[in-house]
Amino acid sequence: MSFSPYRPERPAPEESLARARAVLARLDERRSVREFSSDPVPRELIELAIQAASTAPSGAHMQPWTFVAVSAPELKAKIRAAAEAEEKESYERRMSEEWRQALAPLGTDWQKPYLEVVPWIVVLFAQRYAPLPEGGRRKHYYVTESCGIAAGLFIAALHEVGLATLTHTPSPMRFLSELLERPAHETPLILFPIGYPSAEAEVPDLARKTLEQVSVWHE
Ligand code: IYR
Repeated sequence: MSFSPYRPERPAPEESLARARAVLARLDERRSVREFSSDPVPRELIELAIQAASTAPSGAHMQPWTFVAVSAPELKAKIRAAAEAEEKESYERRMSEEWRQALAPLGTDWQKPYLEVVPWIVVLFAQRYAPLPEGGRRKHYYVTESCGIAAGLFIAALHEVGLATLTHTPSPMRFLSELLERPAHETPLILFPIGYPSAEAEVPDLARKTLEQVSVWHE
């Protein structure tokens, strides 16, 4: 591996603070959305968000992710039907009472109409290893952590261009491997419905934890 100089810009202190506040303000506006508009979203916006996500650091730089982007209506309908079948079973039988109560304030249920409304569904698959052409496999490291970071960048990149999404994890997710014909070394991690929020979209009045609640300092 060759190395090259890395000299990122270092803004002046005032400028750094202003930018830090601006980044927080932008990210703080983001909300998970369940009511989407069917307005089309150009493929290039999705491509660019995937590329932004793919800048994430990863274990041994293996970049162990595959983003599967779906706009084909028949496939979205199949994904909705399969997700709802699993979710119905979960909500009616698999979830514990404690879990159901934790979700109650969000008002979610097994029905996922947004899976057919959105112009795009992107499913993030984690590559547990890479199959080698000559047979055998190359190990991947910190796969879940790496994909989690990529997912965070993806969500931030979508938000930056006014697109909304939801980290949807229908469980179990195996049906996505089948419908999207993914190989055995890839496991579905998160499904992102993506589009503009509908004109009537509402989100629950949630509060975020404060800095004091989420941080501990040793100075
Ligand atoms: N996957 C289900 C249930 C669900 C679980 C959690 I944890 C949430 O934060 C929200 C929903 C669903 O999508 O409805």
